Amino acid sequence: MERPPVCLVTGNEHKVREAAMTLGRYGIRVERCPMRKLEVQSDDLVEIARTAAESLCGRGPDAPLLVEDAGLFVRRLRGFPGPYSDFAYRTIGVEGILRLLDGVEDRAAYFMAALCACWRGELACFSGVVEGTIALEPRGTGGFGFDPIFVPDGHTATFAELGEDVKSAISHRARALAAFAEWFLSKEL
Ligand code: ITT
Repeated sequence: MERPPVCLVTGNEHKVREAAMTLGRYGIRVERCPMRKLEVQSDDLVEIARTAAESLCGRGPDAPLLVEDAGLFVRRLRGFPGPYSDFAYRTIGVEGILRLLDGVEDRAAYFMAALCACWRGELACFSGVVEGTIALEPRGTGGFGFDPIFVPDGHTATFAELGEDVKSAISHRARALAAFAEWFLSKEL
């Protein structure tokens, strides 16, 4: 029996494309789920994703429902913007983060993704982290959000320069999705 496509609840088309590329490597198909997700305020990305997934469990199609919450954590800014990345992106933006790091040598940062899946009454959460540094200026046109200023460790190019093919293999989202794929594929149909 063929596995049903997983249903990603998000308003962000980039996330759907990245997830389709990552999960495609495991033979898992992805569709965007036209549902609204609950967005609670918390310092914990897993709690945010878990609460949203719980509230949708059993309401979607007979397929795994996925909710993902992600953020950029800048070490020198004590983890800011972290769970407030969406607000920070819409207000101060990429340029605002660069200004906060003006003259700062330690530019270490990481992206984290928390992914919660609900399927056949079971809820499971996975997370993924990618370490890197904040570039001195925005570079590249691919991706979304803070991709033009994030350089993953082991690379000199930003996520926006590396493009979706590379990002979908090494990113925080890719790591969380890989853990989900192992879980999903271990389940009998
Ligand atoms: P949802 O509908 O899935 O919530 P979103 O775009 O609001 O989509 P998040 O709340 O998970 O996504 O992420 C908050 C912000 O963090 C997002 O607006 C981006 O600015 C940033 N972000 C998250 N993941 C990112 C990534 O892979 N690359 C660059 N920026 C990212």
